[in-house]
Amino acid sequence: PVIVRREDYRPPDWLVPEIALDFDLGAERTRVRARLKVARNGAHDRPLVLDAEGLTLVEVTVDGEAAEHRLEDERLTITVSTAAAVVETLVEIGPRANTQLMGLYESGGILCTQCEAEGFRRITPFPDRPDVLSRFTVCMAADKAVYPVLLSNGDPVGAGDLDGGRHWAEWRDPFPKPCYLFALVAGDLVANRDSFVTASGRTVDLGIWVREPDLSKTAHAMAALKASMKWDEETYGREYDLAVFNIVAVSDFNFGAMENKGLNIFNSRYILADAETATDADFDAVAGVVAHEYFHNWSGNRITCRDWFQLSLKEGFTVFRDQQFSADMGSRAVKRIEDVRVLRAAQFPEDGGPLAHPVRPESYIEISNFYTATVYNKGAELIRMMHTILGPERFRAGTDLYFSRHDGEAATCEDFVRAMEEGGGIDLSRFRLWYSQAGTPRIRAALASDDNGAATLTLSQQVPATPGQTEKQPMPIPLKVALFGADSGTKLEERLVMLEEERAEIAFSGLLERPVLSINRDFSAPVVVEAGRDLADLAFLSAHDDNAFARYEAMQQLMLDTLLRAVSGGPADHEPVIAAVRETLANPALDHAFIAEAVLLPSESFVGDHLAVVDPDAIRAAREALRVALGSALEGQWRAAYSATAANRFEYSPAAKGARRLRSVALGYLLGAGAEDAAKLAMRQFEDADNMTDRQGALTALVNSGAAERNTALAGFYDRYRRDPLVLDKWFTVQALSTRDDALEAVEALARHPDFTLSNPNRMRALVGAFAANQRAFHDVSGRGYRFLADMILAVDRLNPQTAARLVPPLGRWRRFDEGRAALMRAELERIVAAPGLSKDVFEQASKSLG
Ligand code: B3K
Ligand code: ZN
Repeated sequence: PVIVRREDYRPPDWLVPEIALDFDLGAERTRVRARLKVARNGAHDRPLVLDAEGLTLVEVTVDGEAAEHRLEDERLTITVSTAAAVVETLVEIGPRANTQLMGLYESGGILCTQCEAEGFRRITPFPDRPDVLSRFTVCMAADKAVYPVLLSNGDPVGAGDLDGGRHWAEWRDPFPKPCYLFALVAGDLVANRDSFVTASGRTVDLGIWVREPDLSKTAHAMAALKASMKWDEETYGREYDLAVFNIVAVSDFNFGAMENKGLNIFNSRYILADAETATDADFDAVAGVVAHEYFHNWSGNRITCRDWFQLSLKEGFTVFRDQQFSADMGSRAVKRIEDVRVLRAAQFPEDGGPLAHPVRPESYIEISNFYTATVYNKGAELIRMMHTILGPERFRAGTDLYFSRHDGEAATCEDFVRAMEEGGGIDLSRFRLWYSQAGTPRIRAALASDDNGAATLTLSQQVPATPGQTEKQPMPIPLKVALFGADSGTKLEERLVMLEEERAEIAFSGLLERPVLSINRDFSAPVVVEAGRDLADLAFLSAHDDNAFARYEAMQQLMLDTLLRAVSGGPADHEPVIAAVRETLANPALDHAFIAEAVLLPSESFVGDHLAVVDPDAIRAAREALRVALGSALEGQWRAAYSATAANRFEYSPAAKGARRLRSVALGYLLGAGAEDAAKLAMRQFEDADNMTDRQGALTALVNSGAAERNTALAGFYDRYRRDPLVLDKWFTVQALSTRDDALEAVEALARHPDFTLSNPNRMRALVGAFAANQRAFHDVSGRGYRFLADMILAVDRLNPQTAARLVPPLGRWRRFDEGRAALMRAELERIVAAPGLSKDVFEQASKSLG
């Protein structure tokens, strides 16, 4: 397979300032006529080379004349002798047969497109690279009864009827854009319509298009869209730039959503939400993704990426923007806790494994494999660190400069950092290492104090070797640090420490009490900190730290240290954790949402990440023992928390969400402790719930238990929601994540369930993706879990390589496990790599995972 390298970037040979597309739409067969105005870029005599994948070529002309051309290796080479020309191509494609969901495809009777990263070449021959920007005009004709709604980017400029029950529509996008932002939708859709008046007084027509029965589930997405538009004006000075903004929801989608200019296309799970079918987490995700895609209009569309190695330029920045937005709309502390949890669960393992790559990668075989937690979430942490280092005002000066300087361009990560330096008046030379060096830095911190009020904080850092990068330089690391008085519990000192070198000593003086160290507050840097604090100091911080994140972190560390001791065979002393949780539950100053996060045990995989060799069974046993101990020791408090958070009627507000979250957590502990009436409580909650958060919370608790109510609840849930695919996904996931001994067999059986299908990415992830995250069942010593996953990967690869490739990384973690499991995981990876007809997507992930 061909390896694409960042250092090989060359500007395009030909530019395409304008393209006019003409679609004759049909599900079986669509004809696409494209008229490209091409212009030679610089002095050279190379031919025009267009990307073309899976197209049936009918005709090629240059300035109206039949032209010499060759279609070979997914490239259409055309001889053009002039400096500029009009090139016309006519191709045929088959949307219904397109199971990859890249290019033009059919989902539930709707024709829709997905072009990022390299899907446009599956629609028409084109220089499919993000640094070729064109003005698009799109004309579509289709059967009016089947496809009454015809949408594309920009503004509608005409529509009308045709003979034979057909009709047409034309759209024009005034903003030059790369072809990955092209979109088209044809379908039987209805819209939730609204409008937004921009800061400068222009009215924008908003539409969220769905199938008719889903219309009642679009209100939340619409509210989020309007809030995002306002927020981006206020926070970044960014105004929307077209008269129309449309969103379409489809059921079959490889990713979360796509920011096509003026026509976002969404996975329906990130649009549809109502109390009956969506959990609070779903509501939050809808708002977060709607905001994310909307924010791309500036960070991604007005300023796009020069090449795909620069992906984090738009994704890291846009994730940071959507995180800020969600923090502003809800609880800042809880949002930060959630974001860090995602980073640690998805990005840290990636950074420490065979697929580790820098935020700005150096090479790829298939770019789709680089839409990763590193590019997205670690990329967002890089922006956040710049925000921390510069402070909000200078950060804003930097983004203002970035937006004005590069508007209309295809830019690089380097352009962004330079704008931050110049706008913010700061030198970020060494900060650039964060873009080029992979691996999660490890920090050691030790605080030594004397009796005269002096203390020294000794910091050292080490960046681990990663594939292709053995030698690392020390990174500049912003650490928010504070010292608390051990007697009074008050804050003695607070500062932002920049660790620039491998080692540093920070001096403190005038401390009137023994200081306790609080470090990496707010998770100011995406690093692992080993501060060697004892359980007593951690318990102290969990009660006294005034930084909510640090307080949560202290509790997590306390729980983690306790679990690690138990896993390594030490005596299980649960008392310090119990005491700290007791105090947290009783603290009237804390809100429900925060308490719920703080009292949750670290996940099994997070515990495993701290072990030299992961032992899933020992981790499960230790965690279960601590859960039972907490449940029984604090039964009275769990009961009190459970009843205090009962609500009368569903409401989507931060307070109501926090109450529901704590209620679920409390129920989990009560069930874990084996409280006699716990299963009845859960069943009552399951039946009486007026919202999905409570219902799913009860179902999850029951599914993990041995209670007789378990099967009743599962069957009841299935009967009630079998016709709602998004809710049925939850039914699959809850069982795939079951902590019971029979989880593996249950999952194998579910893969044969009539409602399971390989062709829908959401359903695949709901069952197979969730199962691969089930630490105990997936890592069953027999290797059956590994075999199941490998079978699924191979089966889905024939239909949809992107979805298949995303399931490979769990097998790539073999190095972290005992020899027996490691050998079994490797064997499955080898079986995958050897399979005939493998996609390059899966080949890249599986072969690198073996490496
Ligand atoms: N930009 C899209 C990415 C889709 C690419 C899929 N290979 C989603 C997003 O980050 O907004
Ligand atoms: Zn994005």
